[in-house]
Amino acid sequence: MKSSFRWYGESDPVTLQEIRQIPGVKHIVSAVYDVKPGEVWPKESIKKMVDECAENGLIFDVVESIPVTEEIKLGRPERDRHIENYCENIRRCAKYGIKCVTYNFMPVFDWTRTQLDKKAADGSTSLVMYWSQLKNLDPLHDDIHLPGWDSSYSQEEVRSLIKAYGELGEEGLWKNIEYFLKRVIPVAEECGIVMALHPDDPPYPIFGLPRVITCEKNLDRYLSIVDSPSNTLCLCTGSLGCSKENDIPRLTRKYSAMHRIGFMHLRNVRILEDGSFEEAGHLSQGGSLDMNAIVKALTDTGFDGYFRPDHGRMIWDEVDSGARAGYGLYDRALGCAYLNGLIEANGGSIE
Ligand SMILES: [Mn+2]
Repeated sequence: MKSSFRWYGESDPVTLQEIRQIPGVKHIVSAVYDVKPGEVWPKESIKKMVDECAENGLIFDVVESIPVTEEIKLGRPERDRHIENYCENIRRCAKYGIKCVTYNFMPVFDWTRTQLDKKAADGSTSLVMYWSQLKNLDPLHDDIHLPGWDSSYSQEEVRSLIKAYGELGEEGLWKNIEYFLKRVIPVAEECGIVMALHPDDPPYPIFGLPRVITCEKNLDRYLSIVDSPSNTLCLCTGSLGCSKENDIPRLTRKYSAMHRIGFMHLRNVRILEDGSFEEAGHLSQGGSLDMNAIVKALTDTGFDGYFRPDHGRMIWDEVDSGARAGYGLYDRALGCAYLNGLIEANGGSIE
């Protein structure tokens, strides 16, 4: 399998020189960040990143993410133009050697947490979501500023989007997913790109917003909409694993055996009594997931796609601006070292 590491481009305090020194890592996961969602990425921007990575002995071949706009998710009039641009971005990425594109279908917001720097007993900090901090909030009436949420929306815009999703409902969202997949997957297939869908994080409804990429039944449904080797999952163990209902080692084994995992996000999470959760270090003992069983499921099924460590804790006085919470160097590098050990011990290999 292919070991990769997320890098946010030139503005990332973590450098390519540092990433290159992490044992096993050869592939870079990144995106063009200065283009509005729905618009076309300049070819020069993609090429510049590919070249910069190559100069540092690394291969930029995984994109995370090309965002799916609210217009596409809600089926609004602009969606055809946005989908056409999405397809053009896939073609451009393919031209410069990208093999895998990650994306998600979460309405309005990506991941949801209530705090990004919760201090553990050992002094490290991590992202958490506590229901006690969420349950009294009503997004249709209260002003809500949760960490990591897109602050470019006004509270009024957030309310109107939440209302629109409420009217759309889950089946409406599924229709728009189908519309998107039937246009985008054939283009990806033609270009030799694997599309990898990231699950909703956490995998259950928040504020009544429909969230459907949550469980085995819905993942099966998603994959069956377009039965293509280019229609795959980015199986994020920490996101799907926030729900006790999801048996991550079993799901990993199942979808890997079907060749429907393009990308693995490997991290641990600790589920609390009331369903709240705290992000943990990668080690199995630190959280609720059996990381060895997950890696074994990959090696047993001959998984040859990409994986990366996911959010780490902040340790050793590394400073996090909040904008890229969980994406420090040290704990993610420790994650790589741990995953390398599990892969080797299970008879797998890293290309
Ligand atoms: Mn993830």
